[in-house]
Amino acid sequence: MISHCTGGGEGVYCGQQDMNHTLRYEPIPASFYTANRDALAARLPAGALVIVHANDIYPTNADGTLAHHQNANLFYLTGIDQEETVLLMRIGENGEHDDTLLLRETNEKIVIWEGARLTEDAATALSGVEDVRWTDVYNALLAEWVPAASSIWLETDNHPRRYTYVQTRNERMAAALRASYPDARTESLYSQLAEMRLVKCDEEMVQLRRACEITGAGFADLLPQVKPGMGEWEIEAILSAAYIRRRARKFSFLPIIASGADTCVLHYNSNHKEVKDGDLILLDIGAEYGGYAGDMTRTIPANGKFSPRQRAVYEAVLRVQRYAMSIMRPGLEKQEYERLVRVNMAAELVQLGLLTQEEVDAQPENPLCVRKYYMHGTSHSLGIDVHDVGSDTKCFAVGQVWTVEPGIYIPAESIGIRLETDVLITENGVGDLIPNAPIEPDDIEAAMAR
Ligand SMILES: [Mn+2]
Repeated sequence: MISHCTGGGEGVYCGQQDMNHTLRYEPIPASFYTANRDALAARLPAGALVIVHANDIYPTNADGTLAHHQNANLFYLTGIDQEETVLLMRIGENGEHDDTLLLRETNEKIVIWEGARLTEDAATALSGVEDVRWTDVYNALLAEWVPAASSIWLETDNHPRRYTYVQTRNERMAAALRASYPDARTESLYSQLAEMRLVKCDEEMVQLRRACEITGAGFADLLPQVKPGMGEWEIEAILSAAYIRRRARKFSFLPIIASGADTCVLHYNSNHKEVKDGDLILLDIGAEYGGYAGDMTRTIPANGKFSPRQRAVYEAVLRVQRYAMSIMRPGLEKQEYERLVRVNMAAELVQLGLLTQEEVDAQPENPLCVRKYYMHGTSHSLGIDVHDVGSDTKCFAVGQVWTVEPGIYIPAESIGIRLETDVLITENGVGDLIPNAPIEPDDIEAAMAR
């Protein structure tokens, strides 16, 4: 089915009237969330009841908790970034729908103890949902609406690489609903919402562009401050300050600040070593802004100057990245793209003396031998989640946002180089969303010399 978003564009910036929200960032217009609910309703049968819950706040120990992280689908449908929120949608004929938002109760007394929570009016201003009530009516509404519905559409997370030992709030509420209403026919919203979220609307591109811009700006801030003897943790601290100062909530994922041999460890994130003269430092970092994730990788010389070998490998990775960006376009199959990048990478690995021409010639169509030095994929989709919906995408299309992140990892030489940027797919190809982060080796060296 065609997305409701035209996709792409420069993004429209809509300043908001003063609203009594609790957000650090500038929210996007409620019309975006209303359009998303309209589009979801148009995909569902008459008589359907949609139920989407917020994520839980996860406990740590004693009275501690992790920070709340909103359910991506609830956020996409409402813009509400608050715990215990529930969206209910009753779907009528021809895509008509009645929406109800349940909020954790607030009043002046609760504010003193627990801090500001959304009022009904603020929630309406953010989400466009007119019918806002407190969560204490949830069971009464289910008792009325579940038996009347032809099917119940529930939030599930079917990401192919998902693994978890704990039940999410949506899973727990779904189990409770099935126990109370064993005759109800339940369906998953996952594929409908994944198709919708894969193509970005102009409004959300404002947030995603800002997340990417902050991600790059923090890196540009960092470059003149890096020197041998510094802790990887100090680099993490500089980036964290640079992001939060620009109204990011936090890193969009655990940052990888890896020096020396650890540049070859793909998911290194203890960031505990001092960087040494002659080391490379691989930074896989991103800022989260307005609920959207930036994701960028740069690799830099700790002492400000690449060695000839480091530079040769760096330039090979950069050429592969440029090649990948040059072929990425609407209509190209994702798997074919990954194959073409492998062919390109194979030639570079031969040039660097890492693979022989014979090894590559034995697999001319699809040189899987590159996996010895390049063992991950080139691109994943990006949005509200860092590894966003759409991992099983067949074809690139206008309005999708992807990372482009080739790398070459040579543990024997303590050289791991990955270069990652984020791109929006347009009619003619791609637009780079992180143009403000230096990537040419000369530009990196010049910035570090300042
Ligand atoms: Mn990435």
